[in-house]
Amino acid sequence: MSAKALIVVDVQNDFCPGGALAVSGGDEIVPVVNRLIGTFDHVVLTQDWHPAGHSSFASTHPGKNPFETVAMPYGEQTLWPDHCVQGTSGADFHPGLEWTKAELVIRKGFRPAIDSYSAFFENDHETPTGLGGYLRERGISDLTLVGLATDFCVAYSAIDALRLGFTATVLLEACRAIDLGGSLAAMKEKMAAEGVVLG
Ligand code: VGL
Ligand code: ZN
Repeated sequence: MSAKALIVVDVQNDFCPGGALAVSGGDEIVPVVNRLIGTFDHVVLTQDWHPAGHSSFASTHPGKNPFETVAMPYGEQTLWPDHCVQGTSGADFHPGLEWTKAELVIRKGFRPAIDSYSAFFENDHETPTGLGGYLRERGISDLTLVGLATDFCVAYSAIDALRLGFTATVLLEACRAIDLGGSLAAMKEKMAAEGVVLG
């Protein structure tokens, strides 16, 4: 049996216009995502969920500004404005998102010393979130990914999904990008090269 799931990545207030790390047009995807939610038997949401003072926040690194990078033990890390702090309204799902049908909400980025773009592994590419095991145990093998941001959490999630043996389709009309220094084109190319279906 090969069941399908829709993975809705980080459709949270801080990634929408007015939010701390607003993605241009981030809110425009909400009706598109809602329609998709209606067509899938299984829906999983991810939620970026950082403690205050998280190591991915520029404010945690004296002298650093958002969108600069810093060397972490696990590699280069882009620094972000404080965003999606646990329990704040910025970390809430967009109020228009029809999330009631979701069977699982997977939170990521809660370890202070490590960021997590992917819904499957944190940025060391080793620490699992548990999502891969959850989906496998439930007999779900085919994934469709949508959400924010195309070139970060959606792309890293889709690539890790393939590496774990799932199929992965990213529906670009239901995604919006941060596009930092050409990251959208680069990550679209990387996804295609890895075998992610871009729809
Ligand atoms: C994301 C940057 C930092 C994302 C999360 O959801 O794409 N990007 N945290
Ligand atoms: Zn984050």
